[in-house]
Amino acid sequence: MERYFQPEIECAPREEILRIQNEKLLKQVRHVWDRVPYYRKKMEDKGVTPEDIKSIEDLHKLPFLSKADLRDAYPYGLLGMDLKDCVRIHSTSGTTGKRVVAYYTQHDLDLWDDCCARAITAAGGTNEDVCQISYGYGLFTGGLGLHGGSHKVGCLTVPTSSGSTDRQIMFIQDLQATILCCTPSYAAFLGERMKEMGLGPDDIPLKAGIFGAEAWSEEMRHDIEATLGIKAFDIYGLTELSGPGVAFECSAQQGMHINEDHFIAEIIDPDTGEVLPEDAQGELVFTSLDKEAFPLLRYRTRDICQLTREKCSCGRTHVRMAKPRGRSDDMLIIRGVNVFPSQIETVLLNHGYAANYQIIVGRVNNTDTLDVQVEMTPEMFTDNLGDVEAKQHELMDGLKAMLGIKAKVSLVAPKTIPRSEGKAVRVIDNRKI
Ligand code: DLL
Repeated sequence: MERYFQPEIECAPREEILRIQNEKLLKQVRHVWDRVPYYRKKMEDKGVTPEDIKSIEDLHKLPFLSKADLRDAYPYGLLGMDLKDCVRIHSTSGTTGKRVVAYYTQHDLDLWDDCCARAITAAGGTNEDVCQISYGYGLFTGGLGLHGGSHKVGCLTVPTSSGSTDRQIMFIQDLQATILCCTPSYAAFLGERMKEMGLGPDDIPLKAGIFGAEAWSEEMRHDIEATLGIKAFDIYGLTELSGPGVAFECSAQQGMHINEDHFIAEIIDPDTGEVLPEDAQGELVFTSLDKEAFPLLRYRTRDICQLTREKCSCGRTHVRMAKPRGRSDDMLIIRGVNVFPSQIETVLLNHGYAANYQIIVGRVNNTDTLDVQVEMTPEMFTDNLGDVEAKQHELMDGLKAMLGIKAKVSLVAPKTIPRSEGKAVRVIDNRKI
Protein backbone atom coordinates (compact mmCIF):
# COMPACT_ATOMS: atom_id res chain seq x y z
CA MET A 1 0.00 0.00 0.00
CA GLU A 2 1.36 3.41 -0.98
CA ARG A 3 2.00 5.70 1.97
CA TYR A 4 1.99 9.51 1.89
CA PHE A 5 3.32 12.00 4.41
CA GLN A 6 0.92 14.79 3.33
CA PRO A 7 -1.67 13.03 1.14
CA GLU A 8 -3.94 16.07 0.80
CA ILE A 9 -1.25 17.97 -1.04
CA GLU A 10 0.77 15.12 -2.59
CA CYS A 11 -2.38 13.77 -4.28
CA ALA A 12 -4.22 17.09 -4.78
CA PRO A 13 -6.07 17.60 -8.06
CA ARG A 14 -4.09 19.59 -10.65
CA GLU A 15 -6.37 22.63 -10.36
CA GLU A 16 -5.66 22.77 -6.64
CA ILE A 17 -1.89 22.59 -7.21
CA LEU A 18 -2.16 25.36 -9.80
CA ARG A 19 -4.22 27.47 -7.42
CA ILE A 20 -1.58 27.06 -4.70
CA GLN A 21 1.24 27.83 -7.12
CA ASN A 22 -0.43 30.97 -8.42
CA GLU A 23 -1.16 32.25 -4.94
CA LYS A 24 2.32 31.52 -3.60
CA LEU A 25 4.16 32.79 -6.68
CA LEU A 26 2.67 36.26 -6.36
CA LYS A 27 3.73 36.43 -2.72
CA GLN A 28 7.22 35.08 -3.44
CA VAL A 29 7.80 37.60 -6.24
CA ARG A 30 6.66 40.44 -4.01
CA HIS A 31 8.92 39.18 -1.19
CA VAL A 32 11.94 39.09 -3.51
CA TRP A 33 11.14 42.54 -4.96
CA ASP A 34 10.84 44.03 -1.48
CA ARG A 35 13.76 42.24 0.18
CA VAL A 36 16.38 41.25 -2.43
CA PRO A 37 17.82 44.35 -4.18
CA TYR A 38 20.11 42.18 -6.35
CA TYR A 39 17.17 40.44 -8.03
CA ARG A 40 14.99 43.56 -8.02
CA LYS A 41 17.64 45.24 -10.14
CA LYS A 42 17.51 42.30 -12.58
CA MET A 43 13.75 42.71 -12.80
CA GLU A 44 14.06 46.44 -13.33
CA ASP A 45 16.66 45.89 -16.05
CA LYS A 46 14.15 43.61 -17.78
CA GLY A 47 11.34 46.10 -17.23
CA VAL A 48 9.27 43.74 -15.05
CA THR A 49 7.49 44.64 -11.82
CA PRO A 50 5.54 42.38 -9.43
CA GLU A 51 2.30 43.73 -10.98
CA ASP A 52 3.29 42.04 -14.28
CA ILE A 53 3.24 38.61 -12.64
CA LYS A 54 -0.41 37.66 -12.26
CA SER A 55 -0.06 33.87 -12.49
CA ILE A 56 2.46 31.18 -13.42
CA GLU A 57 1.61 31.94 -17.07
CA ASP A 58 3.72 35.09 -16.56
CA LEU A 59 6.71 33.26 -15.11
CA HIS A 60 8.65 33.52 -18.36
CA LYS A 61 8.71 37.31 -17.96
CA LEU A 62 11.03 37.04 -14.97
CA PRO A 63 14.82 37.07 -15.45
CA PHE A 64 16.87 33.93 -14.85
CA LEU A 65 19.19 33.55 -11.94
CA SER A 66 22.38 31.54 -12.44
CA LYS A 67 25.13 30.10 -10.34
CA ALA A 68 27.27 33.05 -11.46
CA ASP A 69 24.72 35.39 -9.83
CA LEU A 70 24.92 33.41 -6.60
CA ARG A 71 28.70 33.69 -6.62
CA ASP A 72 28.46 37.36 -7.49
CA ALA A 73 26.12 37.98 -4.60
CA TYR A 74 28.18 35.88 -2.15
CA PRO A 75 27.77 35.85 0.78
CA TYR A 76 24.76 38.00 1.68
CA GLY A 77 23.55 39.52 -1.59
CA LEU A 78 20.49 37.32 -2.11
CA LEU A 79 19.31 37.19 1.46
CA GLY A 80 15.55 37.66 1.76
CA MET A 81 15.43 38.13 5.54
CA ASP A 82 17.42 39.83 8.26
CA LEU A 83 20.32 37.67 9.39
CA LYS A 84 18.89 37.63 12.91
CA ASP A 85 15.89 35.71 11.54
CA CYS A 86 18.07 33.01 9.94
CA VAL A 87 19.00 29.96 11.94
CA ARG A 88 21.20 27.85 9.63
CA ILE A 89 23.44 27.94 6.60
CA HIS A 90 24.54 25.18 4.25
CA SER A 91 26.99 25.37 1.41
CA THR A 92 27.99 23.59 -1.78
CA SER A 93 31.37 21.93 -1.88
CA GLY A 94 32.68 24.56 -4.28
CA THR A 95 34.47 22.03 -6.48
CA THR A 96 33.53 23.96 -9.61
CA GLY A 97 34.28 27.43 -8.27
CA LYS A 98 33.49 29.57 -5.28
CA ARG A 99 31.14 28.13 -2.71
CA VAL A 100 27.46 28.96 -2.78
CA VAL A 101 25.95 29.62 0.62
CA ALA A 102 22.25 29.04 1.32
CA TYR A 103 20.33 30.44 4.30
CA TYR A 104 17.35 29.09 6.21
CA THR A 105 14.83 30.48 8.67
CA GLN A 106 13.13 28.04 11.02
CA HIS A 107 10.13 28.13 8.66
CA ASP A 108 12.40 27.17 5.72
CA LEU A 109 13.86 24.26 7.68
CA ASP A 110 10.37 23.10 8.57
CA LEU A 111 9.25 22.97 4.93
CA TRP A 112 12.49 21.27 3.89
CA ASP A 113 11.97 18.60 6.56
CA ASP A 114 8.45 18.04 5.15
CA CYS A 115 9.92 17.45 1.68
CA CYS A 116 12.37 14.88 3.02
CA ALA A 117 9.64 13.28 5.14
CA ARG A 118 7.57 12.85 1.97
CA ALA A 119 10.54 11.06 0.35
CA ILE A 120 11.11 8.74 3.32
CA THR A 121 7.39 7.93 3.53
CA ALA A 122 7.27 7.22 -0.22
CA ALA A 123 10.09 4.72 0.33
CA GLY A 124 7.83 2.96 2.86
CA GLY A 125 9.20 4.63 6.00
CA THR A 126 7.07 4.91 9.17
CA ASN A 127 7.71 5.47 12.87
CA GLU A 128 8.47 1.74 13.10
CA ASP A 129 11.62 2.19 11.01
CA VAL A 130 15.23 2.69 11.95
CA CYS A 131 16.70 5.15 9.47
CA GLN A 132 20.48 5.29 9.15
CA ILE A 133 21.71 8.56 7.65
CA SER A 134 25.08 7.94 6.03
CA TYR A 135 25.14 11.14 3.99
CA GLY A 136 27.77 13.57 5.23
CA TYR A 137 26.60 15.91 8.00
CA GLY A 138 27.85 19.49 8.08
CA LEU A 139 27.72 22.09 5.36
CA PHE A 140 26.58 19.47 2.83
CA THR A 141 22.79 19.27 2.89
CA GLY A 142 22.46 15.48 2.60
CA GLY A 143 22.96 14.53 6.24
CA LEU A 144 20.93 17.19 8.06
CA GLY A 145 18.24 17.24 5.34
CA LEU A 146 17.34 13.57 5.55
CA HIS A 147 17.89 13.74 9.31
CA GLY A 148 15.12 16.34 9.65
CA GLY A 149 12.80 14.32 7.42
CA SER A 150 13.46 11.15 9.38
CA HIS A 151 12.53 12.92 12.63
CA LYS A 152 9.29 14.19 11.11
CA VAL A 153 8.32 10.68 10.04
CA GLY A 154 9.16 9.51 13.54
CA CYS A 155 11.81 6.99 12.48
CA LEU A 156 14.48 6.10 14.98
CA THR A 157 17.21 8.20 13.38
CA VAL A 158 20.83 6.98 13.38
CA PRO A 159 23.06 9.94 12.42
CA THR A 160 26.20 8.01 11.43
CA SER A 161 27.26 10.51 8.74
CA SER A 162 29.57 9.11 6.05
CA GLY A 163 32.76 7.10 6.49
CA SER A 164 33.92 4.33 8.86
CA THR A 165 32.37 1.75 6.59
CA ASP A 166 32.78 -1.25 8.88
CA ARG A 167 31.11 0.67 11.69
CA GLN A 168 28.22 1.56 9.34
CA ILE A 169 27.67 -2.14 8.65
CA MET A 170 27.88 -2.97 12.35
CA PHE A 171 25.21 -0.35 13.14
CA ILE A 172 22.95 -1.60 10.36
CA GLN A 173 23.13 -5.07 11.91
CA ASP A 174 23.11 -4.16 15.62
CA LEU A 175 20.47 -1.42 15.51
CA GLN A 176 18.40 -3.27 12.90
CA ALA A 177 18.39 -0.38 10.45
CA THR A 178 15.64 -0.75 7.85
CA ILE A 179 16.28 2.38 5.75
CA LEU A 180 19.66 3.59 4.52
CA CYS A 181 20.25 7.11 3.21
CA CYS A 182 23.54 7.87 1.39
CA THR A 183 24.95 8.53 -2.06
CA PRO A 184 24.51 5.66 -4.53
CA SER A 185 28.27 5.31 -4.89
CA TYR A 186 28.61 4.91 -1.13
CA ALA A 187 25.76 2.37 -1.10
CA ALA A 188 27.66 0.38 -3.74
CA PHE A 189 30.82 0.58 -1.64
CA LEU A 190 28.96 -0.60 1.48
CA GLY A 191 27.69 -3.56 -0.56
CA GLU A 192 31.19 -4.34 -1.77
CA ARG A 193 32.57 -4.24 1.77
CA MET A 194 29.73 -6.47 2.99
CA LYS A 195 30.63 -9.07 0.38
CA GLU A 196 34.25 -8.99 1.53
CA MET A 197 33.05 -9.56 5.09
CA GLY A 198 31.09 -12.58 3.88
CA LEU A 199 27.72 -10.86 4.41
CA GLY A 200 24.81 -11.19 2.00
CA PRO A 201 21.45 -9.38 1.74
CA ASP A 202 19.86 -11.81 4.20
CA ASP A 203 22.35 -10.85 6.89
CA ILE A 204 21.08 -7.27 7.14
CA PRO A 205 17.59 -5.97 7.93
CA LEU A 206 17.59 -3.10 5.40
CA LYS A 207 14.49 -2.89 3.19
CA ALA A 208 14.88 0.46 1.44
CA GLY A 209 17.56 2.95 0.45
CA ILE A 210 17.17 6.64 -0.40
CA PHE A 211 20.05 7.51 -2.67
CA GLY A 212 20.86 10.74 -4.47
CA ALA A 213 23.17 13.75 -4.75
CA GLU A 214 24.79 12.38 -7.92
CA ALA A 215 23.75 10.88 -11.23
CA TRP A 216 23.35 7.09 -11.15
CA SER A 217 22.09 4.68 -13.74
CA GLU A 218 19.26 2.11 -13.69
CA GLU A 219 21.93 -0.57 -13.97
CA MET A 220 23.57 0.71 -10.79
CA ARG A 221 20.17 0.66 -9.09
CA HIS A 222 19.74 -3.03 -9.96
CA ASP A 223 23.21 -3.87 -8.64
CA ILE A 224 22.67 -2.06 -5.33
CA GLU A 225 19.19 -3.56 -4.91
CA ALA A 226 20.58 -7.07 -5.40
CA THR A 227 23.62 -6.65 -3.15
CA LEU A 228 21.80 -5.02 -0.23
CA GLY A 229 18.46 -6.81 -0.74
CA ILE A 230 16.49 -3.56 -0.77
CA LYS A 231 14.35 -1.36 -2.96
CA ALA A 232 16.48 1.66 -3.94
CA PHE A 233 14.76 5.06 -4.30
CA ASP A 234 16.19 8.09 -6.02
CA ILE A 235 16.08 11.53 -4.40
CA TYR A 236 17.04 14.83 -6.00
CA GLY A 237 17.82 18.28 -4.74
CA LEU A 238 20.38 21.03 -4.60
CA THR A 239 21.75 23.27 -1.89
CA GLU A 240 20.45 26.42 -3.55
CA LEU A 241 16.84 25.20 -3.21
CA SER A 242 17.34 23.81 0.34
CA GLY A 243 18.90 20.40 -0.37
CA PRO A 244 17.56 16.86 -0.87
CA GLY A 245 13.81 16.47 -1.30
CA VAL A 246 13.10 18.88 -4.16
CA ALA A 247 11.96 15.68 -5.90
CA PHE A 248 11.75 12.04 -4.83
CA GLU A 249 10.82 8.66 -6.17
CA CYS A 250 7.69 6.72 -5.25
CA SER A 251 7.01 2.96 -5.44
CA ALA A 252 6.53 3.20 -9.23
CA GLN A 253 10.22 4.16 -9.66
CA GLN A 254 9.33 5.93 -12.90
CA GLY A 255 10.79 9.36 -12.26
CA MET A 256 10.84 11.66 -9.25
CA HIS A 257 7.83 13.71 -8.12
CA ILE A 258 8.76 17.37 -7.80
CA ASN A 259 7.23 18.97 -4.70
CA GLU A 260 5.16 21.37 -6.76
CA ASP A 261 3.58 23.15 -3.82
CA HIS A 262 7.09 24.44 -3.01
CA PHE A 263 8.82 24.61 -6.41
CA ILE A 264 7.78 25.39 -9.98
CA ALA A 265 9.86 23.54 -12.57
CA GLU A 266 10.51 24.66 -16.15
CA ILE A 267 12.58 23.10 -18.92
CA ILE A 268 14.60 25.48 -21.08
CA ASP A 269 17.03 25.29 -23.95
CA PRO A 270 20.41 25.69 -22.17
CA ASP A 271 21.88 27.61 -25.09
CA THR A 272 19.12 30.08 -25.88
CA GLY A 273 17.14 30.19 -22.62
CA GLU A 274 13.94 29.53 -24.58
CA VAL A 275 11.22 27.71 -22.59
CA LEU A 276 10.71 24.23 -24.04
CA PRO A 277 7.75 21.88 -23.77
CA GLU A 278 8.06 20.02 -20.47
CA ASP A 279 8.63 16.64 -22.08
CA ALA A 280 11.56 17.92 -24.14
CA GLN A 281 15.06 17.30 -22.85
CA GLY A 282 16.61 20.48 -21.53
CA GLU A 283 17.88 22.37 -18.52
CA LEU A 284 15.82 22.29 -15.38
CA VAL A 285 14.92 25.70 -13.93
CA PHE A 286 13.27 26.12 -10.53
CA THR A 287 11.32 28.89 -8.85
CA SER A 288 10.88 28.57 -5.10
CA LEU A 289 7.40 29.37 -3.85
CA ASP A 290 7.62 29.82 -0.12
CA LYS A 291 11.21 30.32 0.90
CA GLU A 292 11.93 33.17 3.27
CA ALA A 293 15.70 33.41 3.70
CA PHE A 294 16.91 32.34 0.26
CA PRO A 295 14.12 32.70 -2.29
CA LEU A 296 15.22 31.98 -5.85
CA LEU A 297 13.21 32.88 -8.94
CA ARG A 298 13.94 31.00 -12.17
CA TYR A 299 17.17 29.46 -10.95
CA ARG A 300 19.10 27.60 -13.66
CA THR A 301 20.24 24.28 -12.22
CA ARG A 302 22.32 23.19 -15.24
CA ASP A 303 20.84 19.72 -14.73
CA ILE A 304 19.65 18.17 -17.97
CA CYS A 305 16.43 16.18 -17.88
CA GLN A 306 12.79 16.13 -18.91
CA LEU A 307 9.41 16.15 -17.14
CA THR A 308 6.27 14.08 -17.47
CA ARG A 309 2.70 14.73 -16.36
CA GLU A 310 1.52 11.23 -17.18
CA LYS A 311 -0.61 9.79 -14.40
CA CYS A 312 1.52 7.93 -11.85
CA SER A 313 0.34 4.63 -10.40
CA CYS A 314 1.29 5.78 -6.87
CA GLY A 315 -1.58 8.29 -6.78
CA ARG A 316 0.60 11.39 -6.47
CA THR A 317 -0.30 14.18 -8.85
CA HIS A 318 2.92 16.18 -8.81
CA VAL A 319 4.92 16.33 -12.03
CA ARG A 320 7.79 13.83 -12.36
CA MET A 321 11.34 14.50 -13.53
CA ALA A 322 13.44 11.85 -15.24
CA LYS A 323 16.78 10.91 -13.71
CA PRO A 324 19.05 13.83 -14.62
CA ARG A 325 21.71 12.53 -16.95
CA GLY A 326 24.21 14.81 -15.27
CA ARG A 327 24.84 18.51 -15.17
CA SER A 328 25.40 20.40 -18.35
CA ASP A 329 28.82 21.20 -16.82
CA ASP A 330 29.51 17.45 -16.40
CA MET A 331 28.91 16.96 -20.07
CA LEU A 332 32.19 16.34 -21.82
CA ILE A 333 32.73 17.50 -25.35
CA ILE A 334 35.17 15.06 -26.87
CA ARG A 335 36.20 15.56 -30.43
CA GLY A 336 33.03 17.61 -30.84
CA VAL A 337 30.76 14.87 -29.50
CA ASN A 338 28.69 15.31 -26.32
CA VAL A 339 29.46 12.59 -23.79
CA PHE A 340 27.80 12.14 -20.40
CA PRO A 341 29.62 10.03 -17.78
CA SER A 342 26.27 8.28 -17.14
CA GLN A 343 26.33 6.86 -20.70
CA ILE A 344 29.73 5.31 -20.03
CA GLU A 345 28.48 3.91 -16.72
CA THR A 346 25.55 2.23 -18.46
CA VAL A 347 27.87 0.41 -20.87
CA LEU A 348 30.18 -0.77 -18.08
CA LEU A 349 27.38 -2.09 -15.89
CA ASN A 350 25.71 -3.79 -18.85
CA HIS A 351 28.96 -5.67 -19.39
CA GLY A 352 29.01 -6.96 -15.81
CA TYR A 353 31.40 -4.43 -14.27
CA ALA A 354 30.64 -2.54 -11.04
CA ALA A 355 30.49 1.26 -10.96
CA ASN A 356 34.18 1.58 -10.13
CA TYR A 357 35.61 3.56 -12.98
CA GLN A 358 37.31 6.81 -13.83
CA ILE A 359 37.16 8.81 -17.03
CA ILE A 360 40.36 10.55 -17.98
CA VAL A 361 40.22 13.15 -20.69
CA GLY A 362 43.28 14.71 -22.28
CA ARG A 363 44.54 16.33 -25.44
CA VAL A 364 47.39 15.06 -27.58
CA ASN A 365 48.41 16.88 -30.77
CA ASN A 366 45.24 18.99 -30.57
CA THR A 367 43.04 15.90 -30.47
CA ASP A 368 40.94 14.98 -27.44
CA THR A 369 41.65 11.62 -25.84
CA LEU A 370 39.17 9.60 -23.79
CA ASP A 371 40.56 6.93 -21.50
CA VAL A 372 38.21 4.89 -19.36
CA GLN A 373 39.82 3.04 -16.49
CA VAL A 374 37.60 0.25 -15.26
CA GLU A 375 38.12 -2.08 -12.37
CA MET A 376 37.66 -5.78 -12.94
CA THR A 377 35.42 -7.37 -10.34
CA PRO A 378 37.14 -9.96 -8.12
CA GLU A 379 35.17 -12.70 -9.95
CA MET A 380 36.44 -11.70 -13.39
CA PHE A 381 39.97 -10.77 -12.31
CA THR A 382 42.71 -12.42 -14.35
CA ASP A 383 46.30 -11.58 -15.16
CA ASN A 384 46.17 -13.46 -18.45
CA LEU A 385 46.99 -10.62 -20.84
CA GLY A 386 45.12 -12.18 -23.76
CA ASP A 387 41.91 -12.39 -21.70
CA VAL A 388 42.32 -8.83 -20.45
CA GLU A 389 42.82 -7.53 -23.99
CA ALA A 390 39.75 -9.38 -25.23
CA LYS A 391 37.66 -7.87 -22.43
CA GLN A 392 39.03 -4.39 -23.18
CA HIS A 393 38.08 -4.71 -26.83
CA GLU A 394 34.59 -5.84 -25.92
CA LEU A 395 34.13 -2.70 -23.79
CA MET A 396 35.65 -0.46 -26.44
CA ASP A 397 33.09 -1.78 -28.94
CA GLY A 398 30.27 -1.20 -26.44
CA LEU A 399 31.43 2.37 -25.80
CA LYS A 400 31.79 3.08 -29.52
CA ALA A 401 28.22 1.92 -30.08
CA MET A 402 26.89 4.09 -27.22
CA LEU A 403 28.97 7.25 -27.74
CA GLY A 404 29.74 7.19 -31.43
CA ILE A 405 33.42 7.85 -30.74
CA LYS A 406 36.37 5.68 -29.86
CA ALA A 407 37.50 5.42 -26.25
CA LYS A 408 40.54 3.66 -24.88
CA VAL A 409 39.71 1.16 -22.14
CA SER A 410 42.20 0.11 -19.48
CA LEU A 411 41.12 -2.69 -17.19
CA VAL A 412 42.71 -2.44 -13.77
CA ALA A 413 42.89 -4.79 -10.78
CA PRO A 414 40.10 -4.81 -8.18
CA LYS A 415 40.26 -2.04 -5.55
CA THR A 416 42.63 0.24 -7.43
CA ILE A 417 40.13 3.03 -8.16
CA PRO A 418 39.53 5.26 -5.11
CA ARG A 419 36.13 4.73 -3.41
CA SER A 420 33.94 7.62 -2.37
CA GLU A 421 32.04 8.17 0.85
CA GLY A 422 30.09 11.03 -0.69
CA LYS A 423 29.79 12.07 -4.32
CA ALA A 424 32.10 10.00 -6.52
CA VAL A 425 34.71 11.76 -8.65
CA ARG A 426 34.27 10.13 -12.05
CA VAL A 427 36.01 12.51 -14.40
CA ILE A 428 39.54 13.86 -14.53
CA ASP A 429 39.72 16.37 -17.34
CA ASN A 430 43.40 17.15 -17.89
CA ARG A 431 42.49 19.59 -20.66
CA LYS A 432 41.43 22.06 -17.98
CA ILE A 433 44.74 21.97 -16.13
O1 DLL B 1 23.48 16.99 -3.68
C1 DLL B 1 21.59 17.65 -2.33
C2 DLL B 1 21.24 16.22 -2.13
C3 DLL B 1 21.70 15.56 -1.01
C4 DLL B 1 20.40 15.57 -3.02
C5 DLL B 1 21.34 14.24 -0.78
C6 DLL B 1 20.02 14.27 -2.81
C7 DLL B 1 20.49 13.60 -1.70
P1 DLL B 1 24.41 19.80 -4.02
O2 DLL B 1 25.63 19.29 -3.36
O3 DLL B 1 24.18 21.26 -4.05
O4 DLL B 1 23.14 19.22 -3.32
O5 DLL B 1 24.41 19.22 -5.49
C8 DLL B 1 23.29 19.41 -6.31
O6 DLL B 1 23.73 17.31 -7.44
O7 DLL B 1 22.24 20.00 -9.22
C9 DLL B 1 22.56 17.59 -9.44
O8 DLL B 1 23.50 17.91 -10.44
C10 DLL B 1 23.17 16.59 -8.51
N1 DLL B 1 22.13 15.68 -7.99
C11 DLL B 1 21.48 15.76 -6.81
N2 DLL B 1 20.62 14.71 -6.69
C12 DLL B 1 20.72 13.99 -7.83
C13 DLL B 1 20.09 12.81 -8.33
C14 DLL B 1 22.83 17.88 -3.17
N3 DLL B 1 19.20 12.14 -7.62
C15 DLL B 1 23.51 18.71 -7.63
N4 DLL B 1 20.45 12.38 -9.56
C16 DLL B 1 22.31 18.78 -8.54
C17 DLL B 1 21.36 13.05 -10.31
C18 DLL B 1 21.67 14.62 -8.66
N5 DLL B 1 21.99 14.15 -9.88
